[in-house]
Amino acid sequence: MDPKDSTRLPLNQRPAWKALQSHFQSIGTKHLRDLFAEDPARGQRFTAETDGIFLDYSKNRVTSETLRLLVALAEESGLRAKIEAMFRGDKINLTENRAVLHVALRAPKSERIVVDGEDVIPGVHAVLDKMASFANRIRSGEWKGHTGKPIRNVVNIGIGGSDLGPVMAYEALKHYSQRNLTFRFVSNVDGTDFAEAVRDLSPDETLFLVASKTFTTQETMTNANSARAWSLSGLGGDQSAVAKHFVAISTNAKLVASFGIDTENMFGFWDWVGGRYSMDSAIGLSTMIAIGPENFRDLLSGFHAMDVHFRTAPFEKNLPVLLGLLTLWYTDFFDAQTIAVLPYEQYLKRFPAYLQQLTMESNGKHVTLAGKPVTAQTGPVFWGEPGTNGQHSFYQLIHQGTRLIPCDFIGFSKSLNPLGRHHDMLMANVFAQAEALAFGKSAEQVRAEGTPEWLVPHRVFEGNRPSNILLADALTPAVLGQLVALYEHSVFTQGAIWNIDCFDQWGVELGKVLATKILAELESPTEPAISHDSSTTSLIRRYRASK
Ligand code: G6Q
Repeated sequence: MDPKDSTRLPLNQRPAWKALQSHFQSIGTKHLRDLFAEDPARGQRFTAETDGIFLDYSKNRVTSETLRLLVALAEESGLRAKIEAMFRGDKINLTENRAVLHVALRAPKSERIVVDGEDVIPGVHAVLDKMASFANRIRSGEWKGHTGKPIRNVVNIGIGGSDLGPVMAYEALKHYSQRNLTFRFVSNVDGTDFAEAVRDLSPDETLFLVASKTFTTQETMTNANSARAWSLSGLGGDQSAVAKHFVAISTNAKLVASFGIDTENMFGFWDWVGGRYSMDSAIGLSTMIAIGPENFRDLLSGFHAMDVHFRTAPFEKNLPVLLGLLTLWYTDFFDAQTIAVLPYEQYLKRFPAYLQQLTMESNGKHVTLAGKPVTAQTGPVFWGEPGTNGQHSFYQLIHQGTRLIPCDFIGFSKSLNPLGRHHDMLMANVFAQAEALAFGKSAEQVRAEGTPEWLVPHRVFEGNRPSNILLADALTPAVLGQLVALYEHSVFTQGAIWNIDCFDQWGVELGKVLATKILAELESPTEPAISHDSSTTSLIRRYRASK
């Protein structure tokens, strides 16, 4: 399949798209109260499940007809063939001429995926084995620092895709982590990030993982250099200490070696792993050290289970496809600007931040694979916070504001920290919020409570706010893998229909180039010639005068 195929109709000319437009006229204003009244079995019917991940999508503004048309749109957009192209290792990241094979990172040894004539699976497992043996040596205390002490602190230095996955996974799986090890994550070039991360650590017990696919990223290399200086100054300045206190995770062996890290202590990955899709590659080394190789393999098996489901389940029962289609339905037909992700699980506190990169860097695109302007809105803004905290701040706007904000609630049957009535209270809030958003509270109901007439409008909840509920048994490593893969493939589903490149990020590159130019102007010892726009020029001059 040629993704530039000009015979494929633009999105807004596909028959299913046109049918959805007219269908929207009849259903767009229909209330969830009526949808439930007309179809009492809706709450059981509009559900899907795979390997213990249960999705209730009945509180969405859809009918069976909507779903039929959305699935038809996916078919017309070539989603099935695009999924196969990704799993097969085709170079579907067109603008960077790369295969997109995060699915290979969690494929079993028995699989075979060929890129440029080479089966990539043996290499994936060789790196996993090397990571496991290293992780075990750190966890057991066998690996000794320069002064002979075991490692007690692990600091991951990386940014973007080399940070957000590791931080999220560490927080999400803290319950399974080895508690005598301390983990810190440094990403920002703001020196405060590094200073605060190491202020109470001892260099002789601290290991740095420098995580950078390219090993050229300004923030990461600046932090890595500061870490090396901090480490060496605490260890008597002996350069050989670097080998005991630094390892690299990168695709760039040459730059790793010139930084002074022994390439024996380098964990590789490949250009077919995108940054934001890399938490299950060697970039996950901090996760593996924290939770151990066995748990890490369970995490991978969860990812893989969702991969198999995405690849094989019929679209109408396919969780990532359903989530992706619903996102597109609200984004393109209801003009919803954002999606809120609301995990009712404290350990998932960084999950929304992780999803922001995954969804927005992937689908924040304005042209199709053929370089033509897209004819519909693409990636919505993703955001969120764990419940119940959010209920006491921004939920007000979701309930009674003027915008439509579809929500994904995530909850678990069992708590990892059972404590009295806490978990029942937590889950009661999930169900109550979704119910209130969907059904609201009418003026009649408010009046019946004896509310004075002038106050009635303020206390009315329109309802008709859509939400999904995702339920699983408990937050295990495998379930985390399933959840991340669920959103990865939901993003893919949307991108396939919009016919955009989900796997490049040219928008990120521009800022990097401009910052390098301005840095030289900020640091110049003599007054530099500055030729930006008048605003940027004055700001640079003002900063130079006051720094
Ligand atoms: C992710 C992006 C970006 C990238 C960082 C770090 O998909 O490409 O967030 O991960 O810029 O890049 P390095 O790993 O090369 O340092």
